[in-house]
Amino acid sequence: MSEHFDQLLRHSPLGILCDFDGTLIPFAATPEEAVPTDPLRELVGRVSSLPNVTFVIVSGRTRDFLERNFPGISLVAEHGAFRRGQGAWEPLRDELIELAALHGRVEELIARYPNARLEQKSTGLVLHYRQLSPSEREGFVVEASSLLDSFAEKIPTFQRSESTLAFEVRPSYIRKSTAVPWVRERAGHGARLLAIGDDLTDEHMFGALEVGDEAVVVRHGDRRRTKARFEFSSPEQVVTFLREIYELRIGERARVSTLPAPVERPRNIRESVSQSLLVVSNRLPSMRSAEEGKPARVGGLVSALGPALSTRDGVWLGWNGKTIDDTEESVAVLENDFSPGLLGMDLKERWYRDYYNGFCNRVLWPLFHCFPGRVRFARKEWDAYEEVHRVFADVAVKAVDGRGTVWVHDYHLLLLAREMRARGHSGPIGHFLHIPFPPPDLFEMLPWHKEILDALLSFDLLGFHTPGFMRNFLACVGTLHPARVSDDGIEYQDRRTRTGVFPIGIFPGDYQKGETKDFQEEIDGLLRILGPARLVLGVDRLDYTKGIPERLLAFGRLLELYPEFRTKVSLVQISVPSRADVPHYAEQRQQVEEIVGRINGQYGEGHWVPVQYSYRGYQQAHLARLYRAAAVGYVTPLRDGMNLVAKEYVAAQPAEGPGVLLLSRFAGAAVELRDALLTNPYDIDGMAEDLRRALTMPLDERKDRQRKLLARVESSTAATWGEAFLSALEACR
Ligand code: GDG
Repeated sequence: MSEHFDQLLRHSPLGILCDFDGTLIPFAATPEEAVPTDPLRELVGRVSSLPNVTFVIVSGRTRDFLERNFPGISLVAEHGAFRRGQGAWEPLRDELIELAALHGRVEELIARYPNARLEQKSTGLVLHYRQLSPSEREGFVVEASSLLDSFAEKIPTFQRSESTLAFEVRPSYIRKSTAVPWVRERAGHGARLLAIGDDLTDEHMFGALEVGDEAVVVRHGDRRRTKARFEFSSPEQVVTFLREIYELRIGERARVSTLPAPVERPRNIRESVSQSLLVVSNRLPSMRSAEEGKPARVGGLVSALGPALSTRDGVWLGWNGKTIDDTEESVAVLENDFSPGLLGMDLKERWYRDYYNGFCNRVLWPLFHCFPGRVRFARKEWDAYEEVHRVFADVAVKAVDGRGTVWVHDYHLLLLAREMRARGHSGPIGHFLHIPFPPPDLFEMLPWHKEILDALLSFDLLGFHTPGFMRNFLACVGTLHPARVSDDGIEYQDRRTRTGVFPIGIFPGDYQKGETKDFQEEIDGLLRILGPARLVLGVDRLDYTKGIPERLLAFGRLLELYPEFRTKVSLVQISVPSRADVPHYAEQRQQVEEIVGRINGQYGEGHWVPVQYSYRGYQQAHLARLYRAAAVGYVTPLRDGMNLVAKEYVAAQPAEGPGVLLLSRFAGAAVELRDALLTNPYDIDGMAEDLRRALTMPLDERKDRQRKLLARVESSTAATWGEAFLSALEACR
């Protein structure tokens, strides 16, 4: 550690970016009281005059304050809005001059409303009107809005926002991060930088550093997440450190003794550089642990990839599920200190709206599932889709060795290989699509189909659940793209992309465990309500691809056509809330609830409810118990990549009295699970007949089918899937 710092501190040229409040001096009760002491001023002057050192104070304070206290020193004021080398102040952008003009006009307005208050912030202003009487408020709001709106219209980089009884105007681009390239340029060719700061605004500065630079955080009180690798505990340490740097560089000292201690956790993304395996998915798996510090396996994908990630000390990159304001910067933070490392990114609100809900869930999801009527295109959503790929790629190339293996998941990240290649990644990159791939006549509807095919051909390996989806993809390339398709893969511009079928599996053991009391009770309660009625079970995310209305209608049809089933069977439909802020999902929920109400209203009797519907998630152990209790696993998607519920139902069946899997022929799972009772969810009458057949199937036939199904589920698991894909990917290079 000391070697490392020693080298950095001796490096020429060296740039030092240093915050002021909380970093060079302790906090005081008011900003006015926090002023530099004479010895500090003198030290700063000496460090600034060192040859080959560019020392800059990067502060949120005004130009005036900094200039008064640090004459002759290079300064960055107001969080990056203004900077000054040896000459005059330069605004980061010219519009800051306009802001000064706005300030004058706002003061005139305030003069007419003495109870309003103008708060001048570093680079914007806030107009408070809480103290105004209701009648005054009306006039003030009209005048202030028109003033601020005409300003924001003229200078679009400024935003007007409203909070409680206040208006605010501020530019969306001002960050301390803008100081970093400025200092690097001033310091000269080959400079390395050292940035020291203590608060959130300094994190922006840390985030803009490059490999070879270093950040030191000054911590006050509570530990919080930081991008810095090193820390001091007080401004006094920073001052001593600067003094020692000065002495080191003028040759009065052999070593610096106040080296900052490394921050233990969470680690900086750079610490994970040189990992040999990177997994990227839109959403990071949640791995909350009951026991602090111990990893918990949650979700099939984590379990499937866990072993490969652990043996290679791999990292998983994805969205952490949080959104941030559009003006904030999205940074990647290593969220845990166990294996696999989870590198989490925030999504800006705009990305969540245009990329995630927009292009991913309102374009790719319905189109790839062959629901063209639900697709609607918007150029800005495609732009956001591309932008998020660039952001992911910037982080991804830092998180994995340049020749390391990268496994990308699903339709959210179809362009990632293109972006990583553009950033120099040369190791194998594979993609697995968890949803269907559409045939050419549907795929061609995408205005950006050519770009997407191009980008997919930057991967070395493309994996699909079924031969049919792979054939669709190859047909798209064959008809819509100039690449050459042969038995050996797809050749395009000196690159070869291979394709393969890798049907995903489950961990069957997870559904075969003995039952424990804590979950038995809740499910027993549910089963008690059903009474002697036999259970038909549906479990899905509430999604229009899952065929839930069709399933309900066929159940209603069964009760209508075959009254002998009334009071003898109940359908339990578990619908896990999903993408509720996409309109089609809200409509689907309404439709499902209407049908449930209709069937229950029409056929329900005193002690018998035909459909038990729940709109919530259950624990995996609860599901396993329900699967075991169900006479029919009713899995009827209109289209599905695989459908793991089908496999889980099979795994959970008791050998002596297994139930029947009634499975849509349009689920990817139907390719492997030929011994299920296959059904067509578009044909409601036919599905009602199939349901009747399932409910009346003789035990021998059920056992026979179950034996064959279980053999499939147990031979092709989540673990074999993960291994097969990774070894095929690594064989590509
Ligand atoms: C995509 C593709 C493909 C459901 N309810 C609860 C719960 N679940 C679990 C199930 C199952 C998983 O969620 C759902 O997986 P599916 O495969 O059925 O569907 P998608 O979510 O659409 O997944 C699909 C899959 O990716 C993998 O490649 O098979 O085709 O669309 O594991 O058990 N889990 C818990 N509580 C619930 O209430 N804990």
